[in-house]
Amino acid sequence: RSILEKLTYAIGKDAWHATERDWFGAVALALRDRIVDRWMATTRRNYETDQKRVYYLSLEFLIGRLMRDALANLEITEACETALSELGVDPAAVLEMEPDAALGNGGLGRLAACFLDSMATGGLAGYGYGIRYDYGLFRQSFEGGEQVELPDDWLRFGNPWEFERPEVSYPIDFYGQVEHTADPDGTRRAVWHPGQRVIAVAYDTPVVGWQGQTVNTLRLWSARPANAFDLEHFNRGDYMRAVEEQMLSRTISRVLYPNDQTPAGQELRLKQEYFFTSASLQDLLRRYHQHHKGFDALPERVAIQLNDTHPAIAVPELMRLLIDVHGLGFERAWQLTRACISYTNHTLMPEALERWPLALMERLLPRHMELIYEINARFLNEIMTCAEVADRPAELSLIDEANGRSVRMGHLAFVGSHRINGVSALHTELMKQTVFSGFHACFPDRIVNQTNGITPRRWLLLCNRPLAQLATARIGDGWVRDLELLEGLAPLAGDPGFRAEFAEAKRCNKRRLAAVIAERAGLEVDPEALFDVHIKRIHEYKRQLLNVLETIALWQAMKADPRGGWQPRLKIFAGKAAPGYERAKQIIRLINDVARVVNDDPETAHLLKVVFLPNYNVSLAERIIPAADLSEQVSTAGMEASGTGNMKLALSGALTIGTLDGANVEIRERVGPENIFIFGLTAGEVVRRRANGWDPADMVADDPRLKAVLDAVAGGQFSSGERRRYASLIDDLLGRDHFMVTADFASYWTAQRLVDQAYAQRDSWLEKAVLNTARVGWFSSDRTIRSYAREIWDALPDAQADQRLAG
Ligand code: D6G
Repeated sequence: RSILEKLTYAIGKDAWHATERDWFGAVALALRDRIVDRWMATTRRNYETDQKRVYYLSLEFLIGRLMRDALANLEITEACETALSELGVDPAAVLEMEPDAALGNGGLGRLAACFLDSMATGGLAGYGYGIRYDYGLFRQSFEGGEQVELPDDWLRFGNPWEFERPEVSYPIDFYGQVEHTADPDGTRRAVWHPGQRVIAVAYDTPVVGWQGQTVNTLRLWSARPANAFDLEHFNRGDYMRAVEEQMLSRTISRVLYPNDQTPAGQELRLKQEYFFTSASLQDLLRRYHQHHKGFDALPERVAIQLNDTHPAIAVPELMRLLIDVHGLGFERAWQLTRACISYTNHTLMPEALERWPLALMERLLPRHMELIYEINARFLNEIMTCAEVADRPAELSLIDEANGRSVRMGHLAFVGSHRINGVSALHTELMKQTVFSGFHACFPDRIVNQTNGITPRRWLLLCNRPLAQLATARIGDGWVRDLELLEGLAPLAGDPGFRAEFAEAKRCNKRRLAAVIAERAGLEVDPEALFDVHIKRIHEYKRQLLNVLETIALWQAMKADPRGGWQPRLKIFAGKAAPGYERAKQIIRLINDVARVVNDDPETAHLLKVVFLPNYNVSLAERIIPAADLSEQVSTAGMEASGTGNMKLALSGALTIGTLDGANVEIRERVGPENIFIFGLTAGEVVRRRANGWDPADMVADDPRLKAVLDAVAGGQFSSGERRRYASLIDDLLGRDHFMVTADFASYWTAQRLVDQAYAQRDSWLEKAVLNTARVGWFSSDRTIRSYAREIWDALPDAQADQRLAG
């Protein structure tokens, strides 16, 4: 009834005229009504109990679709499906109408989305703060195998989940000058006279925790002009000038930067960072002051987590707000800032560590630059007493004096935080040894590890229904809230009846994916083949190149010996390349080129197929992951901070082929070395090899298999005879090969053949698959969030949630 009511009175259609999109809108609004009461109850509770609030500042929230989430968390999925069916509407088609909210690039943004889910589920007063981009991550399609980028107009049909809050708005200033004055009593004051002002307006999306007890808020900021338009110019007939300022202001929240790992280096990006950080800090101070006078309780009531350095400007901005706006002294403001803020580092790659040219900072944020100088002066003074670094303060300085002077945002975030965390055990160790070694020597207690996690709701309950139902039938549904209970499936790995059911669940998922592949790529695939899955951003360090080179080698070997007893395989790739990242785009093209040739070969058609599914996003991941047999996690050791796709795939019973990198190391510890395929150089070996100098050309010369592969690519076998297409790629492999593709090729090949052998032994493969599912429960983001709450935020869930947990 409520769906019909929404259809009629909110959408303005009747059941005869309604399209599937109208039905989607009606269901979403009916659902939203069921969320709102709980949402307001949570907000009231937060004010009543005054429990510590956790603010997760992130430039990215890759939340994907929300309808299935909301249905499942409120436990009304079946009721809703039945209702729709009775109305003659296909529930699956309705779900497909929801656009993916792609407000993120990859792992970092998806982690933020999983954390929102786990904070709400765990009863934390957790808020996400970010930007409401008009356009999310670009849509990817292929033309002649090459990536083409199209704008992602995700708001075109409106967004039923969000509530605009025009009354919640804050001024955000840029440019201008700072004037220094003194009060009659001698107190010095800094007054910033900005050159531009825009307005940040809030949009709130409720975040429903499991079973709906806590509904938190994701607050995203949209940029508006301070003045609607310039009437004077308009009256003079200069219509362009009349709206110029408005257009420029709105640009700030127009589009998500499609960069992965490399800073955009553009003024607009820095503006975006400051825009959402400042609005969020102003908003959380406003909320704090609704309970409190003064600032003494701030660290007990407020925790601010910086998701990477994108919001690192929070350090001087909080200082500015406390000193210039609220009149605190520098020392006091500094204590408070450090006590509230903590920072998550996501990468060690020097080119990905943000640094902003000093000239740009000084021009755009003059007051912040003054504060950064002051923070730096005091900090450098402080470390004079630290023997380990006293003779090399320049290394730790917030200002990089080389390369035209810039502000090191990682250093700024470190200095302004009481805790700094890495995202896997290995990554955290490497952080201590590399980027932050000097800091770690001086402040040995500051760096802690928080291994990433994934939400069990989306990544098992929702996306893999067959397996979720099987698990629940055997061990009950407690795993949804406590994923480590899956351990209860481990004893069943030896039970042939259970293994058969597990195999049937996988088969069902594979058939579903085969249908998607047929529809989107026009390729018929055999669901019985081994589904070998490589899905993530395209990057040299993630080494899709290694995989496609092995694919070619396998194809050549199959052709040379068609009766060699080969294990039929389907190689599945998906992922986007940053539009400006030429080499990554070349790798996409190569995979598509190889797919075209291999898939056309009648000799091997029954043995090997290759598919690159376009426009990888959260929804496509939800289709691919449950169907995977093999999970490719093959980054150059030391370069992938954690990975979370590795966790999702293992949870769905895929075995990992991977290097000892990121969270692969911990996955191996949990699933056992006999249930994972590890190959390649270790992080230490990679460093030593680079230091000692090595010649990739020698590696290739000594490996006839790899040589034949590179010869085929260089000779134009996959590029219709065009030799130039991959010449630079091959030259790079033979010359520098920074990512150690040639160095790891032989051991990767060997590991892949072990995979073939293992897969052929069905029972033992299934046993391994079951054990993967059973043993990766620790990688739940519920565990990660509990650990952040304990070790970094000092935040407890609300009392009710405590009781629920005890119950
Ligand atoms: C969210 C939830 C809503 C609440 C509003 C303001 O939209 O119930 O009224 O936030 O909450 P505060 O920002 O004042 O905490």
